[in-house]
Amino acid sequence: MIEIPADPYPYGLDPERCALVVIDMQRDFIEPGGFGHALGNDVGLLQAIVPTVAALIALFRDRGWPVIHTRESHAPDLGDCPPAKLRRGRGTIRIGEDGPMGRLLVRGEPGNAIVEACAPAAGELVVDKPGKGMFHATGLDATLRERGITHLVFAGVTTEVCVQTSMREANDRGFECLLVSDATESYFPEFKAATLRMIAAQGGIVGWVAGFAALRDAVS
Ligand code: TIU
Repeated sequence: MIEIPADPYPYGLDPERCALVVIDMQRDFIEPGGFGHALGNDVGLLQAIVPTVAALIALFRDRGWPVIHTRESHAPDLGDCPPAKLRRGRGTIRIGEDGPMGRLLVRGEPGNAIVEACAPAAGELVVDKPGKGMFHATGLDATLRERGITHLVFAGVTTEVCVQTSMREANDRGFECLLVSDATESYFPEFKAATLRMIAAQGGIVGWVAGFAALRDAVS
C-alpha cells in the first residue's frame, strides 16, 4: 500500500489494484459552443484544470497503472436518453440538437471527443455513459471486478455532477475512492468547495480528497 496524505486522513492506494477514472473531459463541457456553454456556464473555469488532469494521466501511465476515461454521451437516435433528461434545462439548444461542434452530447460528434491533452491512449478503456454516474447502463462494475480493481482515483468534470455521482456510486459498490482536488472543476466554485468537504466529512463518508502534488510525491 502507498500512503497518500489526504483529507480526512491518509489514503491507502493499492498499486496492484488501482485505476484512474477521468470523468467527461470532453469538448461538450470544456470548450465554447458545447453542452456546458449551452446551459449558460462559463467554460473557462474548466479549461484551467486540463494541464493538471493531463499530468495525472501521465503519472498513471508512467507507473503502468490503468487509466479509464468516460464520456457523457447518447446514441444518435437518443434511445438511451430518458425523456425527462431530454426535456431538462431552458438553454437555447438541447441534447441531440445541432451546435457549433455537432449534435450536443451525441456519440461520435466532434463535441463529444475528449480534449486532445487528455485523449485516451490505445488500449485504455473509454466508457460512454448516458447518465451522470459512470455505473448506470455501462457494465463498468463487472469490468472493474473482472480486472480486480478495488481502488479508484477520480478526476474530471464537473465536480458536483458527474464526478460526485460516479464517486458515490463507486463508494456504494465498495471501491476505495480518492478525488484529486485540483484535477476536478465545477462551473460553480462554491459547489466544488462544498463537494470536496462533503466527500471527506464524517470520516470520509464518500472517500478521500488529496491534491495532485501530494499524490505524485507519494507515488514517486
Ligand atoms: N452540467 C454539469 O455541470 N455537468 C454535466 O451535465 N455533466 C457532467 O458533469 N459531466
